[in-house]
This record gives sequence, structure tokens and C-alpha cells, in this order.
Amino acid sequence: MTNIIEKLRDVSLDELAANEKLKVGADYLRGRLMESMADRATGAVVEDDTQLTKFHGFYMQDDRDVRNERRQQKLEPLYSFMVRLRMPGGVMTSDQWLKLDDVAQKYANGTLRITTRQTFQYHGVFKDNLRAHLKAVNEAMLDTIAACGDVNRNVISTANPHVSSIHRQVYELAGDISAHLLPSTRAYHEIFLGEERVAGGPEEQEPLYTKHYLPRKFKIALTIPPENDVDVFAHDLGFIAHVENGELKGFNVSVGGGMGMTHGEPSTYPRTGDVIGYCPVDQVIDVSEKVMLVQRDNGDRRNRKHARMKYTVDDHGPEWFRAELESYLGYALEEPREFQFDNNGDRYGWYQGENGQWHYGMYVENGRIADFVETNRQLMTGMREIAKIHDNDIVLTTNQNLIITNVAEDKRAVIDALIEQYNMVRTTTPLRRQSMACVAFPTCGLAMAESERYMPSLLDKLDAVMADAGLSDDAIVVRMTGCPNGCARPYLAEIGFVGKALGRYNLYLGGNFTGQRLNKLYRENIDEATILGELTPLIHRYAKEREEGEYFGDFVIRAGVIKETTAGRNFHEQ
Ligand code: SRM
Ligand code: SF4
Repeated sequence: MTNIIEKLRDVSLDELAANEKLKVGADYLRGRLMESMADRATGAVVEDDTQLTKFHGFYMQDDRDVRNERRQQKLEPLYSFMVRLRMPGGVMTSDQWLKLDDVAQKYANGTLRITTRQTFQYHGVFKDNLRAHLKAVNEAMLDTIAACGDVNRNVISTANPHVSSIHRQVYELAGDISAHLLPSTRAYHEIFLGEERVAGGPEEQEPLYTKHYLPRKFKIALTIPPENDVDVFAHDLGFIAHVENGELKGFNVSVGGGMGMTHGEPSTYPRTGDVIGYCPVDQVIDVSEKVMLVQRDNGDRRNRKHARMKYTVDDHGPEWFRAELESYLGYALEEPREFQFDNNGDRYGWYQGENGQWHYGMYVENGRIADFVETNRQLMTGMREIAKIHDNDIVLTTNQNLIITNVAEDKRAVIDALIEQYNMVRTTTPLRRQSMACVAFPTCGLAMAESERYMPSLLDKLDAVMADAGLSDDAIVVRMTGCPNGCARPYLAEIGFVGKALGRYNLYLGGNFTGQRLNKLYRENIDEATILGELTPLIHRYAKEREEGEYFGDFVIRAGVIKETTAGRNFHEQ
């Protein structure tokens, strides 16, 4: 149990990954951001600051659709920022929805994007609009602090605190953990909200993070079995609720999940977390903090590709991790309790909560809230009209959907009429409802292939295959990402597509329906015709040969189509 300050006392920063030097030298996340913001000659911020803005919740990007054209015209890339909100549990009031919508129209590209971590992202925010944007978000009583960067990110929790008192308690814990693990620096308030720096005050301290912050991003999810909508095993730290006689007693603690990897580098791999113990409710904040500190002090700061906590857990073993954690806690974790999941998707349409109120789960294709001209689906306008008459919360889900919560019986018809009027919900199959795609082009700088813009048309074709096989009422978890970073958690899907190059994807098979098993590479670098050529016979075979209640991901393993992945470490073994 040696903390990071002591560990790095005699280590030259030059021996560490480049970001480590940057964090230490940035005066607690200030860098040269004041100057960068004032520089009107460019839409960009200086190179080092592009890493620091992440800790404040925004990323510099450029529009990749016009990159070549602008290069030919000798113009700088069309820089703008992606801004991500911190919204633990994905909950906002209708009034906040209206304010956030207004921010999108005034300072961003007019759309809102529900992310796979239950919050909104804005795209297309120009540097000149950034401060106004962040101030407006702040006026809506929200912020973007630590939404990205080497810190604890938005804490996600199983959707809809209004469904039951257990859901409410778990959601509140997500908020408490998020608040507890926030960085302490006032840099955000000074640079973007105009707070004065206290002159001559004591040097700012980051008691939890220190000037080194974390080796890499850190993610926490909480869920309540049998729902695994959050994909709890994809996170650095997962809490699985244990309920006895209708009372929330505590949580199983899972550590070391993560999705990201790099094509062609087998030392990088996705990993599902290990359940290492159990803690009662009143230890959750302490356990969150101490797990994060074990990673702060032991994560790899030399190699950023090996810096996530999943590698710390694998390198030392889960038993070591538990022992180390217990030494930080000063007490032992209890032994894990039994749990069972039955799905990792969302609930759609109207359903009733414990308090008798109604909730409407709305499918939002890949999380994009906009008015779509081609299909005449007016999701942005429709949600605005709903938010105007709805006097309760709207909740975002980790599957990029939303829930209009706490609707009285006699108000349901009004909401139904607005959904109809604005043509908000497209007819969907279970296959589509279980699907997710990451953002990718044109904003994501790391995208190798399309995802959000392509997945709908591929699903049209897969829907036709499913119909042909008589499986229109069956669900298969299908996910796509534009690169191997795994933002839509594709390695937990029954069918995963991961971008390799424009129009080409790696096809992964064999995840399970509950998000507890990783899939495996089945075909590499294939185009749409080959994807359909591979999947059509498999789907037909599944229709004919499956056992009662057998899911597609289980079938492909039983039928010998693909080998089961039993742990992240053997993800690449064929
Ligand atoms: Fe992600 C980076 C979008 C959830 C793993 N992710 C990015 C960036 C910021 C690209 C970049 O670094 O330049 C993407 C911005 C695209 C854009 O234009 O908006 C991006 N990630 C997203 C979102 C918006 C995908 C979506 O379609 O919803 C999700 C935002 C979540 C949020 O609100 O915080 C998003 N990213 C995830 C998840 C899923 C999750 O957390 O449950 C993962 C896999 C889980 C994990 O972390 O292991 C994920 N994103 C990554 C990685 C790979 C990390 C790694 O360990 O290797 C990167 C790249 C990196 O960090 O170097 C990345
Ligand atoms: Fe971008 Fe890759 Fe994440 Fe998709 S998976 S949003 S392409 S980083």
C-alpha cells in the first residue's frame, strides 16, 4: 500500500507515458486553457490542452466529412468540440430537458446525443460558443466536470429511479459516488464560469487524485438483478444490488471490466469484471473510493494501452486486488451473494411502477435526438412539446434510449398523441430494439468505419433475414462500433461489428443475452455483402436447430460455430 506520490518520487516523468508529465505540469487541469480560449485566430486549443479539456468534459474534434476538402482549400480543419454532460443515473427534470434542448439549438449542432453511459453529448460546439455553452449547462444545474479524462466518469445506474424504492436508492448512490469522486480543482469554475482564483491562497490539493490523477479513465456502474441494462461487467467497478425481503442490503463488487482494445495488438483485449466480494450499502462510497485508489497507485503509468484497471487486475490477479483493497479499506469484504441476470436491454412502451404511476420507455435510434427530414421523425420537436406539458423527470438509459417517467393514468393519452403527432417512434423489431451503435463518423477522430450512420440500413437487411427465417419476434443483441475502442460495448453482443476500414468490419459472435460473456472474432475485415453472406445461413440454422428458449449467442457456441470466450485473456484465442 504505497501511494502514487511516494511511488513516483524518484521516477523521472520522462520514463512515463506522455500524458503523465502533462497532468503533473498542468497546475491542476489549468494548462494554457485561458490563453487557448482567448486565441481568436484558430478554432483549436493548443495541443497539450486537448488532453486537459477532456477532464472538463469536452473534446476537440474536426468534421471528417469536410477534412479533405478543407485541406485542399488550405484551410485549417473545421474544429469544434464535443461536450459531454455529467448526469449520474441519467436523470433530469422536464425543465432541464428544455434548457438542454435550448443549449443544443443556440450553441451546438441542434441535436442531442444520448450516450451509452446515460448522458447527453453535444456535437459541433465552436470554441467561441464554449463558455456560453458551459454556463448555460451550469444554469440548468448540471455540469460537464470529469465527463471525460483520467478520472472517475459519469456513474451509471440501472434505468429509472421511479420504478421502485430500490431503484431510487441505487440511483441516489450513483449520484453520491459521482459527487464523492469529483476532482477538487476549481480550474473548471475559473476558466469557464468566471470564478476568481483566490490569489495567494494555499496550493490547491486533489486529496483523492493528487497531481497525478488516474493512470486512465475509470468507470462505475450499479445495477439491480435481474436487469443488467448497464452491462455491469464492462466497467472498472461494478455494484450488483442484493435485495432481501424487499430491502436493499448491499452489493456484490465486480472489478476489472473494460472493452477497449487495438486491432492487431493481442496484448490489448476486452475483459469482463470479476466479482471479488460483497459490501453492505453503507460501505459503497468507501469501496468506490478505495478501489479507485488501488488503481491510482498500481495502474500502469508507463504504457497508456495497458493502463486500465482491467490490466492491473489481470497482472496481479483478482485475489491480490481484493487483498490490496482490503488493506486500503481497513476491513474485509464479505463473500459474494448469489445473483442472476436475465437481459441487458431496456423496457419499451408503457409500464407501471411501484407507486402506480406510468413510465414510457422510448426507443431512440442510436441515441440521436433530432428532427429527421427523410423519415419525418421529429424527435427533437416532439420531446420539446412533451417536456413542456410533462411535470416530472425524463431518464436516459445506457442503451441510448429514454424514459418519460411518473405519468398519471389520465395524462398517458396526451403523451401518446404527441408521440403520434410528431411521428417519434418508428416501428421496430426486437432485433433493432436490442441494438446499439457508437457515434463514429463524422465527429469521432478515432473512427475507422461508419457506425451510427450505417447501422440502421444494415439492420433493415438483417430484419429481412430474420423475417425470412421466421424470427421477426426474436431478439438478438447486435452492436456496432466504428473502431475497436468498444464504445457501444460490442464485445458483449451476440453479434458484434467492429470497424476495420471504411465499409469493412470484423464480425464477432457468441456474447450472451445478459451481457455476461465476451464474444469472439468470427470473420475479419468483411464488407456488407460478406456480412450478410455469413449471417444469413447462421440465422436460418439457428431458427431450425435451436433448443427451447436458446439465445443466438449460446447457440453459436453449442453448435460449434465459435469457441466460447471464458475470460478477457483468451479473447484472441481461436
Ligand atoms: Fe468511448 C473514446 C464516444 C462510451 C471506450 N469515445 C471515445 C471518443 C471520445 C473518441 C476520442 O477519444 O477521440 C468518442 C467520441 C465520439 C464522438 O464524436 O462523440 C467516444 N464513448 C463514446 C460514446 C459517446 C459512444 C456512444 O455512441 O454513446 C459513449 C460516451 C459515454 C459517456 O457518456 O461517457 C462512449 N467508450 C464508451 C464505452 C462504453 C461504456 O463506458 O460503458 C467504452 C467501453 C468501456 C471501456 O471504457 O472500456 C468506451 N472510448 C472508449 C475508448 C477505449 C478505452 C480503452 O480502455 O481502451 C476510447 C479511446 C481512448 O480512451 O483512448 C474512447
Ligand atoms: Fe469513436 Fe471508436 Fe468510440 Fe466509435 S468506438 S465512438 S469510432 S472511439
